[in-house]
Amino acid sequence: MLALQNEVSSALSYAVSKGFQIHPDAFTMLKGLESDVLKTVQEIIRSKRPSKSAVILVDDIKGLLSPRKDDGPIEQACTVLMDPTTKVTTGEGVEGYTSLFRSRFEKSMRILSQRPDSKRIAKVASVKQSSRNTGSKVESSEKSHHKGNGSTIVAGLLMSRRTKKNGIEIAVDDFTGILSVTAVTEDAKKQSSALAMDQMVMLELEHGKGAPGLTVKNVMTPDIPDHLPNRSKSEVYAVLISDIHVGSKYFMEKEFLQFLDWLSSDDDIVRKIKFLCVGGDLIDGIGIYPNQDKELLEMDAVKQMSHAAHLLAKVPKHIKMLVIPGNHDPGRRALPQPAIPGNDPTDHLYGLSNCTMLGNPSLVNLNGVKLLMFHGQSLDDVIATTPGLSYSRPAEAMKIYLKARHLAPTYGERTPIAPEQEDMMVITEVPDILHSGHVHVTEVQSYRGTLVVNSGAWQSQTKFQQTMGIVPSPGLAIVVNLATLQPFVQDFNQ
Ligand code: D5M
Ligand code: FE
Ligand code: ZN
Repeated sequence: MLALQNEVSSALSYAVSKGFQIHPDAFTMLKGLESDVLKTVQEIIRSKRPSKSAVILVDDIKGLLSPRKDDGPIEQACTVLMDPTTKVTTGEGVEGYTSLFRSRFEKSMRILSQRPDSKRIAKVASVKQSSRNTGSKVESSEKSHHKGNGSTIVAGLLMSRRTKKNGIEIAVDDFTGILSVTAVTEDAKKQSSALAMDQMVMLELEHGKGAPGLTVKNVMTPDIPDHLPNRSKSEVYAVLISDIHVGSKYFMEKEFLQFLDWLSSDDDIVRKIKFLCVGGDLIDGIGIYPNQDKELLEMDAVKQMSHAAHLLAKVPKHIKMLVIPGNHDPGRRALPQPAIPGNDPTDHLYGLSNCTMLGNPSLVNLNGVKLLMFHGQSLDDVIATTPGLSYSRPAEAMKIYLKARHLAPTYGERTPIAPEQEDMMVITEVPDILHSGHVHVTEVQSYRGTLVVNSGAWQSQTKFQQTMGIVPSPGLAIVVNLATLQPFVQDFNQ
């Protein structure tokens, strides 16, 4: 839960009454805080008194919220903020994709509406209408859409992108119409190429600069704001892993057992591990890829899953496990995926008292830290279609999710997406940690305050990955201190 509007305004009135101003960036940060906003502002003003700077800055808030000393009892609070499991409809393709895309558009518009420049967004229908009315002179009749510089802003889903003689032609759909415009400058071409197809985009347009019709002046994505992430009050650790692939010839059972042993060890930090997040692909499954059977040790997915459950049963009971499915696990393949099926106490995974089975993607709150878990299938599409990305830098690719505010933007590529009424893949809430797997390469990055983690795998390089030139970095666990969001890597390769 973000700060409520009236909490923010009473904090603002308080600051003004004390002769203080709040810098716009600091104001945005305050709106994103989970803690008591008024109290935060009061504390800042109290601490600023001696100096006479009358503006509250981002750094004042950051200073106040830096990690506290761990003196209270260790908490272990986990709530599920979003889980598609009970929301997915089992039918496929009945409604078509119109309602899914409409939901995507509306949710994305709500995200965009938090930006000041969103007030200038014009409807495609009216932009087209005014172009028709005035021929080439769109500026003269559409004053309301323009600032002094004569630009227009539209927002919509990216429906097509074509390389033309005079630049890159892109088309956006905002459900009032589809508008084709051209990116002519090097900057605009680069920005347009970096977009994922079907993602939400905001375009600043101008008229007649190097191509007929409207040209692209600036490309803006919904993106996440530069923010201060939420942190746990006590020093508690979460371990992020994924892609165990039990049942595969290449499953690194020895290393995984060492990891499980480590979780039970008496190390100072290990004792503070309260959460284990498993980002999908628990088993290798069967029939997932052509000729997969040649690479399996165990040919029965039920037996693979029971083997995985026996392993995860070794996780100490004081560690809470959160498990989402990947593309190799049983259940629906199309996104969003409900939790791995088997809600039966005799089923070993569901029988584990410390294990919560969630859908893919899911958003959870761990001691105040918002963690978005998504297996990451769509990384294959993102990496294939975005210039400059590669399998060796999966966290770099995951930033596209945050910029697009969507976990599987492109429809009709390798990632199966179900035509749900609601687009549950839109990143409505800004996560403090984004956790994916799937590409089997470990990487940790920070993006605008969010910790971006790809947690690698417990499977060594498969024949397919060898032919594809994918070099996995298996046998590593990512450990995150939830009080500071500092990550470190624990290596189980001997
Ligand atoms: O996927 C692991 C990574 O390897 C992921 O980036 C997809 C890619 N991969 C692996 N095998 C195949 C086949 N046979 N076809 C296409 N892509 C593949 P994971 O889902 O963990 O197997
Ligand atoms: Fe995998
Ligand atoms: Zn996978």
